[in-house]
Formats: sequence, C-alpha cells, structure tokens
Amino acid sequence: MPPFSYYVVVISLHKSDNLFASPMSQVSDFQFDEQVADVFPDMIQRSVPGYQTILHTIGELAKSYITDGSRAYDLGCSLGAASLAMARNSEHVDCEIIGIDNSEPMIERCARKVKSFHLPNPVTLHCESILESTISHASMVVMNFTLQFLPPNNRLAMLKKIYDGLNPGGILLLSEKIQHPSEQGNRLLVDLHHQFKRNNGYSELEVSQKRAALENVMLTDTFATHESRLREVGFADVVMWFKCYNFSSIIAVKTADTQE
Ligand code: GEK
Repeated sequence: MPPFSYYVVVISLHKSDNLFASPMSQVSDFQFDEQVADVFPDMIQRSVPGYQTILHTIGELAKSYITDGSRAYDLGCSLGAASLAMARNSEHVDCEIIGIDNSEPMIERCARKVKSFHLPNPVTLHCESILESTISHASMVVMNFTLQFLPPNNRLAMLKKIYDGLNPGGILLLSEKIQHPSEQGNRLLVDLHHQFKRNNGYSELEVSQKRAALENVMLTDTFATHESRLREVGFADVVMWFKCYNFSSIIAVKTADTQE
C-alpha cells in the first residue's frame, strides 16, 4: 500500500470545482476564464460521463492512425488531455501534435503541463480561434467537446476545413453532448445526466446554475445533424463508438483511396 503522503499529493493536484455552489443573483454566460481553467480537470471529470474512456480511446486510435511525418490536431485542447493521450501513444512515428485553444488561461496551464512530461513527439500549442487555424497534413484530428461551443453557422465550414486538411485514411474524433430528437427522450437523458452530476457531489443549485450559464453558450445538435453534416463535407464513414446518456463520441473516416 502506498504511504499516506502519496494520497496527499494525488488529492492536492486538482482543485475542486465549486464555482456554482453559492446562489447567484444573476447567472452570467459561461466562459473559459482563469477560474474555470483552475478547476477544469475536476469539472470535466465530474460532469462528462465517459471522459476517461474517451481519452483512453484517443490514445488507442493514435497508435493505429497517426502516421509518420504527419500532424495530429487537438482542437479546443483546454489543458491538453487529448494532446497528451496522442503524444504518449505516438512513439512509433515522427509526428507533431498541435493543440489549439482560444482561452489564454487554458493554453498557459496547458503549456506548463506539457513541459512537465518527456514525450516521444513534440506538442505545439497555439492560442487562437480554431475558426482561424490552418489544418494540413493531418492523420488524426480530435474535437473533444469543442464543436458545441462554435456558432452553429460556422460548424459546417469548420468540418470541411478538417476534412480537407486530413490525409486520405485519416480520422476525426468528434465528441459532443447531443440533443435527443424527441422532447420526452431528451428529458430522460438530461435527468440521467443530472443524476450523474449529483452522484459526483454537485448540489441541485450547482447543477441548475451551471445549466443556466451554458444555455446560450453551448448549443447542441442531434446525432442525425452531426452525421449528415459529416457526410456532407465528405466523410465516407461516420461511426458512433461511444454513448452514455446525452454524451457521445463519433469517429469519422476519410476514405484512404479518395482521389482529389
Ligand atoms: C479535453 N478537449 O479536455 N477556438 C478555440 N478553442 C475554443 C473555441 C474556439 N473558437 N471555442 C471554445 N474553445 C478538451 C475539453 S472544453 C469542453 C474541451 C467543455 C475551447 C474552450 O476554450 C475550451 O477550452 C474548449 O474549447 C472546450 O479533452 O468544457 O465542455
């Protein structure tokens, strides 16, 4: 059994998220600011069902899909969890991992974190909107819960840019909170997710204030919308490989024999 000091170190690594714990007279729109960046690992872990499973699978996909001389992108990288999963699992090739986020507090912390590891391939970070980024020579692109924060009108063009920047045979891993098409079915999934959050220690007030903060900021689509948009930009295969309540992850494959 590890000594007591081991537990003290592990517990103190992540600050706990209590940003919505006190009553607010008015709930402002959610922002990826300093306060959120400080508690982000705890926040995402307690809020997103399957988050660790998705990161593990990103690592597994990196082993198979990241090719020699290519780039792997993590769009909306936050603190770099997916970048690190790809970097750690790409020792068989020479590649560049590129993490992009438009939140300065996230990128600053991400840079410190990335520097603290010895990785087989370099991780380059950019603080910019992914709407402005160039994507090229990519064998793998990850958007782990980021597309939902883009204005709906920009989503198709963003996916087209990813498709065009992927090498034939490359993949996009797209994780999103999704809307169920029927009101009753959607309510059922939302209730299950809220129960998941309560089971992870969030109070009723925290759940409802966070929901209000995200209302205008995170606009979710149905799986049917995601699938048809991915097909419209050219992805031949669209595979939903993970779903838990209203959280899903999709792998979209650019066919290897595409003639362009
Ligand atoms: C993870 N992928 O841990 N350009 C760049 N970044 C953006 C933009 C934009 N236009 N809009 C939002 N973001 C991560 C989790 S969090 C998901 C991703 C969540 C960034 C935003 O700053 C934030 O860091 C990230 O997208 C979304 O695997 O909090 O639910």
